[in-house]
Amino acid sequence: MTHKKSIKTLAVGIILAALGIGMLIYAFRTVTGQVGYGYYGNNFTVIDKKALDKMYIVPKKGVKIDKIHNSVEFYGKNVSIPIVASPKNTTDMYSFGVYGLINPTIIVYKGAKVTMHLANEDDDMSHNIAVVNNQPPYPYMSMMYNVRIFENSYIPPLPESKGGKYFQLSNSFTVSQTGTFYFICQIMGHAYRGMYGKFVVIDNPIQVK
Ligand SMILES: [Cu+2]
Repeated sequence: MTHKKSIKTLAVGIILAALGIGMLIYAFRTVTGQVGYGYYGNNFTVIDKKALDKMYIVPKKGVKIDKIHNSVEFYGKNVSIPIVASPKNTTDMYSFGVYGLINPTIIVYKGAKVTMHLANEDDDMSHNIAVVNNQPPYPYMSMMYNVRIFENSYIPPLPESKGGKYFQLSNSFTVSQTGTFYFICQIMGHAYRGMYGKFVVIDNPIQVK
C-alpha cells in the first residue's frame, strides 16, 4: 500500500466511524426524547399480541359504536379510549383504530376525564397521538404547529413493534370545553396522509336534559 493510499483509507475510516458515532448519538437522543417529537419517556408498557387483541374488544358498557357514521361515543365522567396505531384490520398504515373502526369520530362529554391508551401495531414506523385544534388538511410538517387543545392530550411517539411485542403508553386529560377537535399523528407526513380523526366534545346529554 502506498503512503497516499493508506492516508486515503484512514480518512475514509475516520469519516465512517464519525458517521457511525453520530448516528448512534442521534438514535440515543431520539429514544431519550431530546430530539424529535418530545420526550419518549422511559416507561413504556410492553404488551403481547393477546393484550393488543383485547384492545379491539368492545366493552359491554360505556360505549356506543356507530358503524354507519364511523363513530364511537364514550359515556360517563371517566372514559378509557384504547387506540391502536396502524391497526391490523386495514392496509392503510397511516390510520388509527378504535374497536376496529378506522379513524372514527370519537365523542366524549364535556368535563370527562379521558384516558387514551395508545399501542403501536406497526412494525416499521413510530406513531404518536395528539388532540389538537387545527383542522385538516394537514401539511407534511404538521408537527411544527399543531398544539394540543387540552393539557396532556398527547402521547409521545411509540417505537415500532418487535417480535410480537408492542409498545403502549397512556395519558389522561380533562376535556374542559365543547367543540370539534382532531386526534392526529404528529410524525412527519402521517396526518398529511390521513392519519387523523375527529374528536368531538359535547355537553353531557343526561345533565343537559
Ligand atoms: Cu403516525
